Order: sequence, then C-alpha cells, then structure tokens
Amino acid sequence: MQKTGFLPRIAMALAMTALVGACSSGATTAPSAAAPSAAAPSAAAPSAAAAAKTFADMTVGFIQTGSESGWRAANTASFKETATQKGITLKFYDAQNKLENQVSAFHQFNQDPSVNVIILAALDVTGYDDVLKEAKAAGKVVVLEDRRIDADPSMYYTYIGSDFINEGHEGAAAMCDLLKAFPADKHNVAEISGAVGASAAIDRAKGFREKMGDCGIPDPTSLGLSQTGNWGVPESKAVMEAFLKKTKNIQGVFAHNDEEAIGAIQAIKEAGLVPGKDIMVVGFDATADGFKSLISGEMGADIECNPLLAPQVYDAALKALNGDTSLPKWVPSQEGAFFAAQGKDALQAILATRKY
Ligand code: GZL
Repeated sequence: MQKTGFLPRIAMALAMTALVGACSSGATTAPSAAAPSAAAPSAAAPSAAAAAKTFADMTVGFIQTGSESGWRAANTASFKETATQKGITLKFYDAQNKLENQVSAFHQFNQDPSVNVIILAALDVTGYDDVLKEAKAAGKVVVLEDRRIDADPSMYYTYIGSDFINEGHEGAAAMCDLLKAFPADKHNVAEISGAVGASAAIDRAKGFREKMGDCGIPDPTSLGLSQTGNWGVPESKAVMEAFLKKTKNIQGVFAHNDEEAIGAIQAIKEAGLVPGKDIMVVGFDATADGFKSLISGEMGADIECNPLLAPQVYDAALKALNGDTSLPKWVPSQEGAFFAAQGKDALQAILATRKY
C-alpha cells in the first residue's frame, strides 16, 4: 500500500475501496536520519569461474531479539518458514532481549566455518562494532533486518527494515485526525515508548515529535507523560495506570507497538474511561491483536510495520554471496495504516487476508 500524503488519513482510507496490507520493499531513495551511504556492499566478488551460489549453499546464523511481541513472533516465523521453503540451513539464536547475548552469538557465528551469512535483528543501535569488524575479517556476509544500527555502512551488506521515522509521522497525523474530537487546547498525549535504545523506538519517537506540532500536541516528555513499556502489555498497563493517577487530563496515547496500546487500553477501562471516546489510542505494527482493538473501536489507528521480511533478506544475502553490489545500503519496507473509522466489516475483511 502506497505511503499517503498528509491529507487526513481517515478520509483517505475511507475513500479507498479495499485496503491491501500487502507490504513490499521498494529500492531505497530517501532514507531517514540514520541512512547509510550507498557505498558498495562489502561482499567480495567471486572469481569469474566460480559457479553461482544458490540457497543450498547458504548457511545463516540468525540473531533474533527475543519473543517480546506478536510482531516478533511473525518475524521469526517468516525466517524459519522461508528457510525451509528455500532449502537454506538456518542456525537460529534467540537472544532473550539481552544485547550481551546477541554479541556473544554474533562472535560464535563469526567463528563457525559453516556460517557464510549472518542476519541481525538488533536490540540496540550500538554495541556491535567489534563483532562487525570480526565478521568482515572472516569474510561473512552481514545483513541487518528489522532495525537499523549506528554503524559504518561498509560493515554490513544492506539493511532491510521499516522507515520508523515515517511511521512516527503517520502516527502523529493519525493522532491529529483523532484529536479533532477535542478542543484545540485539549490535545495532551501520553507516550508509552518501546525498549530504550531500540531504533524502532528512537525513530518512532523522533517522527512523532516532528509532526505533533501540526495540531498543537505538547511534547509528552514535557508533560511528564513519557515512559517505556518495553514492548509489552503488563508493563504498559502499569505505565498508563500511573499516568492516569497523575492526571486525567489526557486525550491521547501514542503507544510504540500494539501490545503497549492494548496495555494502555486495559488501564483506561479500569480507570472508568472509554478508549476511543475519552482517550484516543494510536498503536504500531498492525498485528491481529491490533486489528481486534481497531474493530472494537478501542484503538483509533494502527500504523503498519511489516515483519514478513525473510524472502527479501535471503534474496539480498544470496546476491551478496554472488558478489552483486547493486543493492542500496537500505531497502525500506512499504507500509500503510489502518483506522477504526474504516468500520468493522472493512477491517474484518482486511484482517482475513493478513498472515499475522
Ligand atoms: C519493528 C520492531 C518492533 C515492533 C515491536 O520493526 O522492531 O519490535 O514494533 C517489536 O512489536 O518488539
């Protein structure tokens, strides 16, 4: 689904007949602040005589963050199922959301002579310099999936993942549409952010703040209404409970993923308020649980983030193994947004077509 301009998204979505949640990645052009330059990937070109590598020649060391959300479960399934379909040997490592585990696994894969491709879903934007250097020296192909990192682009082949800053822009525009239900001086939004240090959280927060002024939303930090929910329901519910004990003068919640939005909704209801009427909630990911909250009207908007990245990532890694330097350093996912205002029937029809 194409990125929309800044016309009211609800109006745009309602004007569309069927929303297709298809996510495909186009070649990069204007990446976000963290965008690496389009330097040539680091993979060495094979000799002319060497036969082209196939997926059967690929052994992947995949370093996943953990299993913190529905998005993450769909992302893991994409890599496991696609590896089986393509005949790729996959060595999967779940880091249990610990950076030190990711670095240790990366080092192990660098030492493993059978591994020729390393794929990283980075928990943090920093902390990988030494293992990236080690991978380069060992001639491993490194592909970043899902999240960007603050590293020299020459240290990896490419990054395939979302433009989280644009997602933040979409979230702010959706929140401005939803807050039209309130007077202009009643646009207080609480933020339940993702894990500290994660590029998805850093950039969604940045994008939202770049556009929230369009409808006079004060910075949640300045209101003392910004805290991490660590991507999960229980912690986000506790954060929202604390916010509501502090003040009832909250008209919106900017939650960095669907689990955090659902936690906030639970707290709003237990405080005797009506989500979607008293407080407008915007989430990210557009998972099945997020869709259920849109259908109930408890969530007002859900900004899509595509977890089904494995086919593109494995294709990119195979290009690298065959010395293809045509890929840019960032291939952003094309994503859309969904709104409660589209109505129960339309949303249920879309949900029926989605894989996660
Ligand atoms: C986004 C991804 C984020 C999701 C969360 O690409 O990195 O991590 O939004 C997940 O649900 O934990």
